[in-house]
Amino acid sequence: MRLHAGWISPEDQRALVSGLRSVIAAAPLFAPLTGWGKPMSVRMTSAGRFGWYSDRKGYRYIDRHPSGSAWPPIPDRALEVWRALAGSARDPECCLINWYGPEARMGLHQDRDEADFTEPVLSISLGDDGLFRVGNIDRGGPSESVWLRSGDVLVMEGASRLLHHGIDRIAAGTSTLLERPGRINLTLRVVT
Ligand code: MD6
Ligand code: FE
Repeated sequence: MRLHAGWISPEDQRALVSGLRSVIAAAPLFAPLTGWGKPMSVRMTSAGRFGWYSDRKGYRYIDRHPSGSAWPPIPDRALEVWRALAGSARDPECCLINWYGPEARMGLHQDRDEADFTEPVLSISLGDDGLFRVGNIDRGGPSESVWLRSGDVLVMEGASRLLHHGIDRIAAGTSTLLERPGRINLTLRVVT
């Protein structure tokens, strides 16, 4: 994994957040259901050709917001980060927006709903710090943790692409970027 700590300047972080306001206005945040039918604590929406979705039928990409509207375009500022750091010849087809309130968390998972695992997944953290845990390709075994802070960019590629990872907790109040306590994580991916 590659962690570019503090790669995005405070000014560019603010520009990213304002781009997200128009995405969320067009494609409101919702709480996807886990395979067990329980709503996730993280609220999500997407931009791009595809959006990530989950319900009792499982995890997948869909080409419309659950309301039926097309997903809005990926904000230019996010595309610029991908083009600078992803090391991919392709542009991302999905920008998943994850919103964590102070109590939200994300269980250990693999990002494996995409067609081509030689393409990286790039994430941008904004707002309060989040404790990111990374484990192994198989479930279980030792893990390591790192705090992801506002402006950090993380790239999972190559041998790290399918490692289990998740967010154990948010440290509310560690950033003043957002209007309320919480954290936003953007993940950009090539889907097809
Ligand atoms: C998060 N991140 O930081 C959750 N996935 O809130 C992810 O699930 C993730 O940061 C793939 C690549 C990078 C990530
Ligand atoms: Fe992930």
